[in-house]
Amino acid sequence: GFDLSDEGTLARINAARQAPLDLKAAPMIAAEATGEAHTVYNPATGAAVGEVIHADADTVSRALEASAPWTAPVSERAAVLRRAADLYERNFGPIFAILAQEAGKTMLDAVGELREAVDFLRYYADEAERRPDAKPLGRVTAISPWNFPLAIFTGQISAALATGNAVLAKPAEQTPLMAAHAVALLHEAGVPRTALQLLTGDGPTVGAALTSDARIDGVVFTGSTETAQVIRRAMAANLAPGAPLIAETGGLNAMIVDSTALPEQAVRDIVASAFQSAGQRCSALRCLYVQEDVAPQMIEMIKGAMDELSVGNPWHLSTDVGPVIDREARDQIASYIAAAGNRVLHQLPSPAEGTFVAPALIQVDGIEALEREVFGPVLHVATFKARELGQVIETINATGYGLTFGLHTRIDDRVQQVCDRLHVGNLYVNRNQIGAVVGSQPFGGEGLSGTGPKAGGPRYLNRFCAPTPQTAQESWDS
Ligand code: TXE
Repeated sequence: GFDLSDEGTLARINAARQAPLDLKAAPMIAAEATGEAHTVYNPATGAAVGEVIHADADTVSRALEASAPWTAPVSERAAVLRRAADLYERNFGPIFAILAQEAGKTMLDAVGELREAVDFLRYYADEAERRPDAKPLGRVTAISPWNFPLAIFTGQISAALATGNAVLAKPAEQTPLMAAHAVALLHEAGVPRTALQLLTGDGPTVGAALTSDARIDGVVFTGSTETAQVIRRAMAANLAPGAPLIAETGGLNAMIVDSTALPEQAVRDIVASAFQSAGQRCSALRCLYVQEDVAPQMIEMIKGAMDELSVGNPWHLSTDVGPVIDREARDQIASYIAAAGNRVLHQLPSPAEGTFVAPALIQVDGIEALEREVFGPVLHVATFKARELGQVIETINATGYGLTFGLHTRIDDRVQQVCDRLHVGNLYVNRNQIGAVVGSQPFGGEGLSGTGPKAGGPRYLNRFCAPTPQTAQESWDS
């Protein structure tokens, strides 16, 4: 197993942390791969950490031709995925090194990613074995984002592979090195090279080609709501009718804290939910609604907790908040904060080098909804009067998103009232808002946030299997 208190594990991690990275990523397909080289940069320092070859159109086409479903019996597929989970655990050192340098991830983030990735591998292995008669869809394209370059990437792939599909995986442009390392481990564990192929490259060319080819039988996607819509249109125009799009997209996640909440507990959750991973989680808290009479005290406590955060290079184990993913993201988030003017209640200083945005707290006037997701360490706060609670719930519902929602209260009826009226995928009451747990707390949203069923839940694999009358009914009923 994986135990950070074990000295051998720590020694391996430190050795890997100190080894210089000169990594290469390229399409890993069961045929010849060609394309152009691009540099991968460390967002915390701007230094080059490696090189990636972006697949050209011929490479995508050769990969599609070479791809073949994984026909081994389900018990063998499950055994291979479990072996891959063990290999991932033994590789935490290099994994942390890549996550820190390529994606700006802190140690805490990297541990969370590894845990989630191995949980996906083992959980989907178990789930597949519970469906001995299921037939795969065929060829599945997996398109993943940069914010969980190991966990989301592995979750998509392992769901498709466990059910016997051939996978064509396209990782985000920013994080190909983590994807290449993960695929190497999956191949080493025994996944056939024709069943799992990696196509590094960009969205508009490689991603678009892999979602608009008639040989594709389904797509699993995590990323922005806009790109999900582009993919949906491409699929409708080119793929066989009924080819599923399994999508996880954005959120405008809110939390309500009323005057009966325990302030220390609420503040701990607020700060972790809003600022961990530099706010670059689809589940992150974006807008906090605090009952008016406790608002001044809560805001002071939040500012105090923000001052305790250490913002810097995730290479240092004391860092709480690393950089945002790239310059484009930094500039967008920074100009959003600048435009808020005197509504910015608090912001920490940002390190000068690298693509940092320090955590910021922004006041919202009235009970307005946010207009768009700002994918960074920006928390909005609004206040409400007791009689306005219903209006707050309506405002949150009206955003059209429905991913995560947090509630801090000690009034039982209020919990019921909120549960009955809010349309969200994951609801957290008096506890940390950032934890999806494979197997016990499946993750997924409603409305603009995605299509069910939830990742890490008992029905997720049904979407990766050729439908039976029963699963066709269930899949919309998550
Ligand atoms: O997302 P994209 P980006 C949100 C977040 C962020 C915004 C933009 O708000 O600021 O999205 O980020 C691939 N056909 N989230 O630009 O474009 C792309 O190459 C096929 C929330 O990174 O959605 C990458 O592999 N694929 C989110 C993947 O889509 C295409 C995490 C995601 O990129 C494509 C990430 C196309 N036409 C961003 N265009 C979350 N829910 O956690 C792009 N891609």
